[in-house]
Amino acid sequence: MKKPLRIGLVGYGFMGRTHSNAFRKVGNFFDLEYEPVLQAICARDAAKAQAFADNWGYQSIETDWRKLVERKDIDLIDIGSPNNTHAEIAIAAAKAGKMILCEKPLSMDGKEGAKMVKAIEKAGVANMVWYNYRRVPAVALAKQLIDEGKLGRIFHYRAKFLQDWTISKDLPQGGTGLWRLDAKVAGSGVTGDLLAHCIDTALWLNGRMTTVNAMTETFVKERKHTLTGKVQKVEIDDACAFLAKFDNGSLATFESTRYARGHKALYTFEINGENASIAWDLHDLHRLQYFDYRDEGKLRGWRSIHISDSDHPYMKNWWVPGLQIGYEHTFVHQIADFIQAISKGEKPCPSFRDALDTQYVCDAVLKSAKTQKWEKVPKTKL
Ligand code: SOE
Repeated sequence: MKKPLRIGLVGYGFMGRTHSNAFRKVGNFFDLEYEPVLQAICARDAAKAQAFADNWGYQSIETDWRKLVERKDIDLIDIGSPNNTHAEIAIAAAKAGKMILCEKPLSMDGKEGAKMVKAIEKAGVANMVWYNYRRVPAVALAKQLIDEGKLGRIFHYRAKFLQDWTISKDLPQGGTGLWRLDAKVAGSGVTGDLLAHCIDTALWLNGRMTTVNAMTETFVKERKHTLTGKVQKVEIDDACAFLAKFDNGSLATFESTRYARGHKALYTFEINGENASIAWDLHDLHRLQYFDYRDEGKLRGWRSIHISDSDHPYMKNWWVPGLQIGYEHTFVHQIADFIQAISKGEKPCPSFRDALDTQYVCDAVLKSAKTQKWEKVPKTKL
């Protein structure tokens, strides 16, 4: 008999749906000690919360997250609401002794993130941030290959996350669905929303980043605000590109924009090592490109590995070899890993502390874009 893991979710947007789907599916595909129970969903609008609860099978609703956090029948608070709400909810949930899952980015900035990490670590509660791309089987395989030393010394890391959904100057900022354009709610633009994913993966695969040199641009300077109805200055970065150096001596380039016409969510990375290179592309997420210089000369070339066999990460839990999986499965894998970690008394990852490292890189990137200088990434010390 599995033990219940009673979930209280805050927020019913896109991420509320990805998390809920994962909570529902995980027990069907992974043999775990705990079974998520969809105990309550919290959103300010009761009708919307109820509609979400009915659709996903949540047993109750709340309209005030403080009540949710106080409930004795909740073990874990999952924060899927906009970025400016993460800190307050996480700190209160930690004080109430709840386990905490938090959507990325961890916080509005490093300073706020540090307060969250302190509170969570003081409370000693299990915690994890939803940097879901670590759980794409192809990305997890890349990690295995790097850890096995297959690439050798790493020279280059190259990542991009390209979208095109904010090109229209008529698109308003703020409010449901568009809060990502409002700096007061999002913290930053593409740096915190998209590059944070690239940075998290990079720190995981390639180690600590030491210095960065960035440029940002806001192409549309003013937009009507959905909530005030007034035309207001746009304060987010619409695009950001930066150079970086890693502790291991490798050099990197990162680029993100919401103005790359034709690209919806093109997250790609390539890593070049002394012996081998790997490349991955979110639009082809079930493939890993691999080149190994040690192959016999006449056969040497890029291989396109279809990640669907039972010896690939996570794949034995799904269908039969040759059949691939997609985006939503990354969230299923992440909650499966979380449950496995807490069952074994291990720390789930990426933890709030891991996500704070990403936050510090984002801060250094935004600072460098302002100072037009190389900026050091501060080491996490609390
Ligand atoms: C933005 O459009 C967004 O939804 C991000 O917020 C997600 O983190 C990313 O995975 C996809 O794009």
